[in-house]
Formats: sequence, C-alpha cells, structure tokens
Amino acid sequence: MNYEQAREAFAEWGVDTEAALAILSTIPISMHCWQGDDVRGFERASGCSGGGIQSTGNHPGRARTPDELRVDLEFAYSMIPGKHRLNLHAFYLDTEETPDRDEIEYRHFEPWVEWAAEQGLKLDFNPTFFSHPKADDNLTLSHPDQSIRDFWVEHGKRCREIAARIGAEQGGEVVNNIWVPDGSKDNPVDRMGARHRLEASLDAMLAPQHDKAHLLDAVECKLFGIGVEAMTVGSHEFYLGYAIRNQTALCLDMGHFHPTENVADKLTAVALSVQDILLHVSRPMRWDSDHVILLDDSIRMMAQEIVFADLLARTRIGLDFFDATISRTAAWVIGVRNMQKALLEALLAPQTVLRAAETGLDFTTRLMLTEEFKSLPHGAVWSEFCARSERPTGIQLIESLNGYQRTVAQRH
Ligand code: RNT
Ligand code: ZN
Repeated sequence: MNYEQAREAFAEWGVDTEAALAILSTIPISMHCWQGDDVRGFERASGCSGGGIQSTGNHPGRARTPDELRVDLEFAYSMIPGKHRLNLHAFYLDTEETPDRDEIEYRHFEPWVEWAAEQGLKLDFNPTFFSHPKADDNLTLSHPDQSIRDFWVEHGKRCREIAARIGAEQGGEVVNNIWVPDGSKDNPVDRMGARHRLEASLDAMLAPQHDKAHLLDAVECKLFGIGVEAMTVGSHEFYLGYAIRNQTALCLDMGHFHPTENVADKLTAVALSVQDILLHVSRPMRWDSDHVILLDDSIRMMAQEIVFADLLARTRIGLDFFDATISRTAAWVIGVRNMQKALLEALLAPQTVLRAAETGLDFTTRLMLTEEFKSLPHGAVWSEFCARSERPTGIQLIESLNGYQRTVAQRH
C-alpha cells in the first residue's frame, strides 16, 4: 500500500496522517550515548559500570574513544528521521586531562558541545555516580562517611554547572538527570538514616540556582538493582516526594519497577503532582536488563499515554538500554525508530471515537476499535515519514546497518 492509500484509509476513521507526521517531526528523542560503548565511559581503560548496571556481550566494534563514539553517533542519526538529542554522561568527558569526578569542568566537554552544534543536535546531561572507586560500595550521596558524600555532592554541583552552561551555549534547556546506585544488599537497620543523608546531599547539590531556561534537574527512582536487593535508598516513594517538594522533574525508567507493573499508567498519576517528567524508555526482561526497546505493547502504551493525555510538552523522552551482543549502532537506530513508530501509532489513533465509546461505557466498541485499528496501514505512513527525511526503510535500512557494522568490526 502506498502513502496516498494509507492516508485515505486513516481519513475514513477521521484521522489526518499529515497532522500526525507534522507532530512526529517535532518530537525529539534523547538518545543515550552509553549504548555505543557498553556504559564504559572514557575515564578508565577497563570499564566496569557497577551499581547493578550490566552490559553483556562482546560484539566487535565498541567505540573506544570520543571520536569513535561520535562517528558511530553520526551514522546512527543518519538512519533516524527527525532532529534529536544526545544524552551524555559525565564520564564521557573528552579531554587529555584526568580530572576526578569532583574536578570536571565545562571545558572537558567542549568538544561534545562543538560537535553537537555542527550536527544540529542538542545535548542532555547526567552526573555519573558509578564506575568509580568512591562508589564501589554502592553508596554515594547517602554514604555514612561525610567526606564521600561531599565528593559526590561536588560532582553533582559541577555537573549541574556544566549542564546549565551547555544549555546557555546551545540556547535551550538541558535535562540533567540524577541517578545514584545507593542501596543495600541485605536488610538494613537504618533506612531512615540513609534516606535522610540522600535528601540532605540532594538538597546541597541542588542549592545553587541556575537559569531554568537552561537547566532542568531530574531525579530517577528505582525499585532495586543487582547488589542492592534489600533497599534502594532512592525508591519511587522517596523521589516522587522529593520531586514534588523540590519541583524537579521525575524520571521514570521503564526497567525500574516490578516487571508486572504498567509504567505507562504512572505517567498521568504523577503528572498531577510533578510538572516535568523524564522517561527512560527501556525493556526490562525479568529484571532491569536494559534490552533494546521493541515496538511492543509496553512502548505503545507509553506513547499512547503521552499523546492521549496531552503530555508531550511536559515529557522528555530519553532512552536507556545497552546491548553488547549485537551491533551497537543498529541497537540505537532500532530503538529510536521504535520509539518514533510507537508515537506515530498513537498520533494516528482515532481518539475521538475511542473516547466516545469509553464515555458511553461501550467497552465492546472500544475493544473492537482498538483491535481493528491495529490492522490499519501504519507502516506506509512510517515509510513516508522516513522518505521525507531521506532515511531508509526495510532491506535498504538493514543493508546500511550491516554495512556500517562491517566497518567498525575491524576496530578489534
Ligand atoms: C540505572 C539507571 C540509569 C543508568 C544510566 C547509565 O539503573 O537506569 O539511568 O542506566 O544513567
Ligand atoms: Zn535509567
């Protein structure tokens, strides 16, 4: 089916494909730099993420330097329709110097900012509270030792300064997302102490004021991680309360809940209390395994909630997955495109008739509609979107991804 036929098919349901494509082209996805090198960063030769983050696999072609990562990113973005963002972690600094985490400065990230400007990309940022000797006990901002807490508070402050400066340079908001691995493998006896310490450290970190137009702080909650099974200090309740009290954005990572929970459902629930939401779209398989996101029901529901609840303006869509058993660049491209496809499906949904059925308590019709709707030619609209951006689809896409992988495979 060609696009014109698809356009007519959707029009029969009262859906305007042109309007959907116009909106989709304005939605940036913040693509995470850490899929490109298995979350190793550029500080140490042998990376070990720690904090329960685990990248598995040894597929050839890992980016070992900032230059290699940038070349890979350029390729990935060239396969993705639309203009997007790059989500940078602090330990991806690009410098000959060897500053410790509490010594980093804007200049250590300048090559990234210049490159992003050349590419027409915007950056987001994250302090890195893992892969560091001072985080080896899975305790950072809540560490009982004041000097360790101070070290990490300083890191966090510097990251906020760097992020705000990047925002000023690129003219717009940079999301600075705070995730700490802090927790306890076995049952702690002083949960309250840990939570008080985390709160006090966050307060100290967030105390310096920055221009809101350039910096949006977010806090990321989590149920558990490997090695912190008994308690995560920054749990959902902790950070939901923190975000409300301090007016930060709340980051919902789809891998950070119990596997049977519907994270999409949480969006509207928290939107009543927090203004800004950051998503880490991910695919947990039995645990927070960070698989490449599929165009599956969990992603579709997430996209539908963002669109139907009119939360596009308040939700920043970031991705968080890392798979080292497949081409890393293909993983990026597949994941970002899947997120876009899910958003497109949501934008192409016949909201008016669905809502009418629901309001009229006609749940049979609602179900018939959603299920019939699955057979509409979304693919033809997606192909049109790609064609207008001069991005490949189908066999052409697969050939390009494989072709690029063959070139980077020689890195080892
Ligand atoms: C860890 C969090 C966090 C990290 C990144 C690298 O469980 O999801 O967002 O994955 O910061
Ligand atoms: Zn995350």
